[in-house]
Amino acid sequence: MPLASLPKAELHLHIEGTLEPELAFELAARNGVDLPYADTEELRKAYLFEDLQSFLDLYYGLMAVLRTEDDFEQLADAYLARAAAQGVRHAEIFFDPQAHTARGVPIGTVVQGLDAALSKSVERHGVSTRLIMCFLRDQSAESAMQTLESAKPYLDRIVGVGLDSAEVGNPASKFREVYEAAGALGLRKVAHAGEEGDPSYIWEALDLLGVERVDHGLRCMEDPALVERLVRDRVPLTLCPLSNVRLRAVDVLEEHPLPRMMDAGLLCTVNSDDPAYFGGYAGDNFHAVREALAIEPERLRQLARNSFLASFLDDDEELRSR
Ligand code: ES4
Ligand code: ZN
Repeated sequence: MPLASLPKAELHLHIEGTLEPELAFELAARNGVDLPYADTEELRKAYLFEDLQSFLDLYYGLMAVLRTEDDFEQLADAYLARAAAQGVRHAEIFFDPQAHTARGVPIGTVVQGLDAALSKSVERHGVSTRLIMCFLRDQSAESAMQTLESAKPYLDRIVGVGLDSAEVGNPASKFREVYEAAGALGLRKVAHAGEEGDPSYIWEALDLLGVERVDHGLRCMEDPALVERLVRDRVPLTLCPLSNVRLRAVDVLEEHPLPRMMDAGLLCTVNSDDPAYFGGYAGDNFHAVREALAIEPERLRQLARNSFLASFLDDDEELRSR
């Protein structure tokens, strides 16, 4: 089966993580930003990560090139073209407002720039979209609350909130009030949990934040009671296999727990996370797990179906897109 033609939804995708080296240098030149790399080749050579933090350091650094609405529009449009070519029909896209406001780029520049690309995406690429605003969990709860406040003029373009960045030492409990406030504004809730953090991080995301979907959730397999809970409540997990290898959450793709997670009855989806950094887009992740884990065609179709089931599309939209 050609995996690129298998219709799929992408539910775990950081737009800043789609910044390819070529575009980074183009934007650096346009905006007069000095990059500490001679060229795209030297930049790519730096993509050898030890763990999540070593990736985040480079990822936040390279964002210096993103300054104008046009930059964010170009970034998102390039992603949507690539995603469409790999069979993505719907994308729920994360962005990190605090990573931009901290550099003096207003949240309105980010949202309006992204929206310029997203609003043309169905027509241009055949990809429907949603935006999810993520709070940086290594920043304070107050900063997250201010970010939510500053997003109020743009909430018609934002479907939900997420939680990302350095997990260990920054448990979900820190963001309880922010998630309560987001819920009161009608926003959907997801959070990264169990990527590097132990199962307690997933329990907290479920019980304290009330998330509907868990991003990664990889380490749930260490806690049978947690697996039972996730299966019972049909909580979707947005897995990112190539990311897990590059950030060393798993040693090699052949040892990825995806098949065991599906055997356990978990609602798994396959996604790309930060495709410019981790070696591939959504279709590439499907291809990689098929090859490394010998996932059979029926299971690949199940993963694609799951991605639409787990999406924030309503039933009509879901049927139209898959
Ligand atoms: C991320 Cl892979 C991953 N984990 C946590 N936060 C992130 N932000 C961007 N990519
Ligand atoms: Zn992620």
